[in-house]
Amino acid sequence: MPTHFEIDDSFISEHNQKTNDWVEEDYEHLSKKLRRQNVDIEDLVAKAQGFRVAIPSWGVGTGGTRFARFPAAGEPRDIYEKLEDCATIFKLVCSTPAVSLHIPWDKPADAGDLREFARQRGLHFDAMNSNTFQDQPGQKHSYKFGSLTHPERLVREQAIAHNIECIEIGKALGSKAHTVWIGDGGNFPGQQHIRRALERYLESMREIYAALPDDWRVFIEHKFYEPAFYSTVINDWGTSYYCARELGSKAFCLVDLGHHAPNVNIEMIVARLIQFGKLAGFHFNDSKYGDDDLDSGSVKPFQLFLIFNELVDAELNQEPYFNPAYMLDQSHNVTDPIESLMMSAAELVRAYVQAHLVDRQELSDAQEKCDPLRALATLKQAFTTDVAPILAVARARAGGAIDPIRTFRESGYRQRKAEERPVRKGTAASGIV
Ligand code: LRH
Ligand code: MN
Repeated sequence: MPTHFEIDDSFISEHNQKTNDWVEEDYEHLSKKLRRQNVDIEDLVAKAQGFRVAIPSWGVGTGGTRFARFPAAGEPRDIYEKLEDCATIFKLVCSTPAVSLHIPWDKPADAGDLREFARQRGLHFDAMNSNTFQDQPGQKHSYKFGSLTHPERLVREQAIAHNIECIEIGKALGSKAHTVWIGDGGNFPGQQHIRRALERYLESMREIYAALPDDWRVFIEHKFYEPAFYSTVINDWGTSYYCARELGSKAFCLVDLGHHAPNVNIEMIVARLIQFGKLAGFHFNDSKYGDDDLDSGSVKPFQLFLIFNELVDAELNQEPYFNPAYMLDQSHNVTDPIESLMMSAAELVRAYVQAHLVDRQELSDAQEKCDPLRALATLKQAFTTDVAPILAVARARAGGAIDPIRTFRESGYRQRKAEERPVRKGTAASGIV
């Protein structure tokens, strides 16, 4: 039995043959429809093929909640098996060549070997992620009462050292960015001195910032609550923006869609951070209530479209400092993680292509002439255009799958991995819960 089963290109192209007919028919139909709008469908295929989003290493294992995790057979047990699954996703959807690692969950024994393993599968490493929200076995100082903002200097120093170690590992892996999300905060009024805690955050981040290579960026990730349930030090985009300004030109603000109170206008936060030249990028996911980490576009697809409407407007206007890093950050509790990540990656490409369908001239004219309904109708025309044929053709021409989930299921990949990856007692692949 081959040691590591992979879906090969011939299986994908054979499978595409079976479903190619409807794609060409629908593509032709859409091409005519768009031509009436003076839009060349080939431009949109090129846009779709140019879109890239990174996969979170912690997303290819089954996620869970504080109540339970229902591990699935064949899930990855270590970083190498996680990369195998990331390579399978990349092979089928063609838009995910980068992987974002989380340390220490993915700490490599040999960074050079891991980098080569990834390279052989067409993968490279996106932003690194530190973890000072859990205590590791044998850790000297606990993060129970915080990390970079902890009252005790020794705890802050330990957290700073960990972040600098993440940057060192990232340098060996070829990464160019480091994401810092901390859960620091309080569960009770009065527990933390709110201003002193932020001062300590900046003091600690200045040491981490100083360790950044010249061509690196540091991403500050805000979150309005959890694990702290009364106050969170980096709770919103305003605090994140203030800190990024204080730290310097290599510091930016990362927007995790699930880190905002329900009904917050996230596309407006995105427009602000673009205008202020401090948008780092995204952790894409979706949510109904809290930081639910659900599949992107699964609950609020119109919000996702409106966010990409702001991003495409900035792209077309060549806004200064506009170089957003796109990453998924999801927890797959009841679906096959590979299927969810493929579907989510496709939903991002869909929103991006639809945002390129917006008639910017018409929209701007409606805005300047105070015609709200014409403005909304212009956006809705793009959002309600079924661009599925463009997404399928973009994948097929790049050697990917017209129908990634169907091809994945019919490949028997998960069953083969269940045979290859017997559960190692007590060592579920480390990650969320
Ligand atoms: C925090 C967060 C952060 C990661 C973690 C896995 O909620 O979004 O980006 O470190 O999830
Ligand atoms: Mn996140």
